[in-house]
Amino acid sequence: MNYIPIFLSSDNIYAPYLAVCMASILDNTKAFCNFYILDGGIDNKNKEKIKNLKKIFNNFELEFIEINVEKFSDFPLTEGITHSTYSRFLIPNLKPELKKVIYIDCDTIALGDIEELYKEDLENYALGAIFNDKRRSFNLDTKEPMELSNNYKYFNAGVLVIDIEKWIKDNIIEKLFEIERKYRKKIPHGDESILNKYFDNNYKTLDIKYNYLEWDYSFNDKIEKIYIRHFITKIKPWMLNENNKISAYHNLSEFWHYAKMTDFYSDMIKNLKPDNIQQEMIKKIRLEKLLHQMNLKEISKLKMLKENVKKR
Ligand SMILES: [Mn+2]
Repeated sequence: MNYIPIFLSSDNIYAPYLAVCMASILDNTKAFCNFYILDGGIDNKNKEKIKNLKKIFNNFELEFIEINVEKFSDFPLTEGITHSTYSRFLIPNLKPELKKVIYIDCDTIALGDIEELYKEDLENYALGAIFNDKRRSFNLDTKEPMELSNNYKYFNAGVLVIDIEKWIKDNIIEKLFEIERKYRKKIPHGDESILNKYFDNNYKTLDIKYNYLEWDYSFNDKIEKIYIRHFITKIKPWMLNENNKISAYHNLSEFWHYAKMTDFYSDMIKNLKPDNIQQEMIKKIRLEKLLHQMNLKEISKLKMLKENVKKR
């Protein structure tokens, strides 16, 4: 039996989606998962509901690790980033005895075997993360303020493979804190910007199938299988009815399939907003997607211009 250590991070509000994410991981692997939950205030009732996944799955153990977020009280907050977002920085100190671990955001679902990701060879790098050249627009606001190198490869921080031994040996936690202090006023995307600064083109790049973002569906990549789907848009699948026909959003039932396996399902249904509000949300996603695509076109135009200048 193979054991896979997986860190997740959640506050009380995200507890239902944490459970959905866990169910999806467990349903797609034969390995035994050791979940470590970076606990930003999950109440006992919700902890019980999470533990009740044991009624369906017998291939996991879980431990809640309380995180004192005061360490991060000076760290910058932007939209969607709370102080507990930074708790992933502490993982190597929390479980130094583990050699290699996975960190995964709660706004994801696994559609493939997590063991494949865990088995990826980091080739002596301290970090494995997912790089997609097509996502360049995500980082345009990061390169300058964070003084990234010209060879930088921006990664999304939602799925990480961490070599604990190397993080400790290289004193990486302290260095992340140093970066935060140095760039405090200029950090555009919280933890992700700080990680991208430290690991600037110095990490093992992993395939996009391990962190497939909502935008990626519009590129029509020839991808044989998605292993982890990441709901990065502001509007999340749990805000929308399973039966909503939304061209701007890829198959919602992939999320609801796993939601039904959890004790949170009936509450999630109860918490859905009325249909007219959902329609407004769908408009927002369409707009977000459109803006993203326009952004990408602008970037390719800029690239072409630059190349033309060089030729002259
Ligand atoms: Mn996320």
